[in-house]
Amino acid sequence: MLTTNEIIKEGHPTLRIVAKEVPLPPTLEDVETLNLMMQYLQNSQNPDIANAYNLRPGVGLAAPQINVPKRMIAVHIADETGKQHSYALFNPKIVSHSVEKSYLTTGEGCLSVERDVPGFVPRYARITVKATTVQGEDIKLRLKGLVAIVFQHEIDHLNGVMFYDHINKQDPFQAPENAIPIER
Ligand code: K2U
Ligand code: NI
Repeated sequence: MLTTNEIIKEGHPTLRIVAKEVPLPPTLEDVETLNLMMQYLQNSQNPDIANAYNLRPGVGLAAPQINVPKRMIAVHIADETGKQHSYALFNPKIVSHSVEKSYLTTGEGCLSVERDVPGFVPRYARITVKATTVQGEDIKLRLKGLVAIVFQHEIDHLNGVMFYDHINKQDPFQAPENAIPIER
């Protein structure tokens, strides 16, 4: 199983490169890696397991964060309506997005960042994502709210982008104009 120790921290060069597309059908190794990423998220959200292995809770994880520069992400989160979103995906791509923006009112954190970086992170309010699931099916997801924010945070990791790259340096808590505030 993956633990928080296997997650690389800011300053590691792999967090700042563009990850490579995963050739499909995926190798057994790529499937195993993606399943381990999903297992980390599920374990990290189980208090008993998280405490036993000192796991930092996460709702998303991108392969570059475990030093695998490949375009793979896992997202495991219950959204504001209580709907469980659980996706282990190869080659996710935002194929369209709203003009309207949103932002998490608590600001964002990152499993690869061991410090608070205060400020609002402007995101697209709605996105359409195409990807291939770990089971090999091509899917198209229309996402909004918190889960859309998590997907954008993870896909940023595939492009070497950290959440704080988006924060307004002059006024970190300047709410993006006409943006929808998302409570966590
Ligand atoms: O990619 C990561 O570092 C995982 C982040 C994902 C994240 C997405 C959107 C906004 C903030 C963070 C971790 O999940 S950070 C911990 C966390 C846990 C629950 C809710 C939000 C953040
Ligand atoms: Ni992150």
